[in-house]
Amino acid sequence: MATLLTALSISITALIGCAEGGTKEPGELEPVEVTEYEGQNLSSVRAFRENSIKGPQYVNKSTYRLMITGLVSQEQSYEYDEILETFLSYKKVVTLFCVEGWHVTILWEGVLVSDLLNDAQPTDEANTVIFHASDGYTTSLPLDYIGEKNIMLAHSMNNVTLPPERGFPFQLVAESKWGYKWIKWVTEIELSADENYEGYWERRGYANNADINESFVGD
Ligand SMILES: Nc1nc2c(c(=O)[nH]1)N[C@H]1C(S)=C(S)[C@@H](COP(=O)(O)O)O[C@H]1N2
Ligand SMILES: [Mo]
Repeated sequence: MATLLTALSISITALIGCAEGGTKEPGELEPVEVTEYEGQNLSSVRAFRENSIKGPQYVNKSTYRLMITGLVSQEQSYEYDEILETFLSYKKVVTLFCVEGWHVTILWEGVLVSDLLNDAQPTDEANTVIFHASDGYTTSLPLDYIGEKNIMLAHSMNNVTLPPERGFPFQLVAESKWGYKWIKWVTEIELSADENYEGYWERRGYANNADINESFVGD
């Protein structure tokens, strides 16, 4: 009896296995995240803490536009694909430090902000770059810093397109600055002559300079 049952259950398993195989949908390949780059260990895309002011933003790729505005000779508006096709992409491993005490080391890939500004031609008075995002968040950085440090607007991390929670379509890689300068879901880059402009967290007491080697407490 026991042998009969065993034999039965084996044949049922075989049948189920067969049915599963026959109805399988063609699989979609998931992009694979790199975990190491040129000898450096990378943090995972999932290692981040989500603490954005209004939670993750879900930006529609086809209606998305990146505007270059303010003190420029010619305002610009770019579509997502246009940016990836027109501008050269660069890769760099950079660590993001949040004032909350955590950090992540990621292989970023993106376009240079200065390349995006080229066609717009910032005027002579422009010395500050104000970034705006779809959740209403803003932050600013000196124009010289953007150029000298080759600051990039990332579209991918660890070889994977930024997921919505990580800032799709673009997150600023504000190298050597505290996390609150790393604006996600960037929609507008505004050229300004207001060196003292204060973004969302800067207005709430965080240092405008935001150098990671200095305290983030404002003066
Ligand atoms: N648009 C937007 N960008 C933002 C924020 C935000 O609330 N909104 N938070 C900032 C802060 S405080 C940090 S530490 C980093 C964190 O990036 P992550 O969410 O990809 O880890 O995003 C920055 N960029
Ligand atoms: Mo942060």
